[in-house]
Amino acid sequence: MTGSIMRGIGSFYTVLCDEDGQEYTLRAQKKLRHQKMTPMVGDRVRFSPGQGEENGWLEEILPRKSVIERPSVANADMLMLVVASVPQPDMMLIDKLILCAAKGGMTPALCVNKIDLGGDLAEEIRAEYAGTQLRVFAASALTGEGVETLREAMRGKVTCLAGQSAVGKSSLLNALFGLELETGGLSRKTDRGRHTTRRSEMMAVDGMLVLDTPGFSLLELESMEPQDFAELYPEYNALAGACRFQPCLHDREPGCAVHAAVDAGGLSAVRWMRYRELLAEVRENWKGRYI
Ligand SMILES: Nc1nc2c(ncn2[C@@H]2O[C@H](COP(=O)(O)OP(=O)(O)OP(=O)(O)O)[C@@H](O)[C@H]2O)c(=O)[nH]1
Ligand SMILES: [Mg+2]
Ligand SMILES: [Zn+2]
Repeated sequence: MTGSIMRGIGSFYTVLCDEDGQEYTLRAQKKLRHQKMTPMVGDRVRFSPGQGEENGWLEEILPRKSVIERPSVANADMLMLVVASVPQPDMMLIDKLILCAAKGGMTPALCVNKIDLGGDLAEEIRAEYAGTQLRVFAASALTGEGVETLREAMRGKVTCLAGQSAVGKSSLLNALFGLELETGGLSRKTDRGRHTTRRSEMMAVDGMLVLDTPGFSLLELESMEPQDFAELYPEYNALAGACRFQPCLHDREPGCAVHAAVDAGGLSAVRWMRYRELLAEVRENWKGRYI
């Protein structure tokens, strides 16, 4: 039978079966471990259900349409990055996640949550990412504002919510689909730290699939060639042909069209600053890649 991995705990995986719509608890066959194939939430799999009390076996992981390591998720169409309107989000983390989404075959999108707390972060972010096709939503899980628009954007797709802890990923999913996922609150008696969602989980809701993931704040870019990195910025690609040097990394090269556009105010200066900081990291890692 075939199905999708909805969640995993230790070496057990819960799979939603395509044929009968039931959930099965499975263990991964040894051969998968030998192939170094670690099942991921969102994976499409072939499996055999267990007899009676026995658990079934996960036999094969079908080819992945998309994949991202952090959060660890396969086959999402859209990676919805959630930030809160206050406090100021870590936009470097957002840029890294956008890069990982693009590399992994997911369409990045961004949602500013908690707009009931004020600020106009969504407008700021739209301006920063002009020319990138990043869709920017604004919502409040608390008041329900913007939730309908967000739900429409998710329809027919597999959407994974990702971002820092406490920005309201689980709260948004609750507001969007009437779920009862655990959310962080000050009223909790035991303090288990800032992280409420502990594991990635996929849910079938309203005819679509959505994934909730644990928050995190540190992310390292995978090693890549500096030129490949530069080409992950669509708004820079659009200008690259006009740079004096070919190819150009849009750092400090003379006659760089990206630099000129930033100076003229046509491209965001803060995004370019983050780009150059990341480029320095990518160059450093690339130099050290044989060590
Ligand atoms: N004012 C306001 N508070 C919100 C909103 N959405 C969520 N919150 C609050 O923000 C806190 C964190 O919400 P969660 O949904 O648990 O955040 P999360 O992103 O899932 O966090 P992790 O699971 O730790 O990654 C909770 O106290 C929510 O009640 C919102 O739109 N407005
Ligand atoms: Mg959560
Ligand atoms: Zn350039």
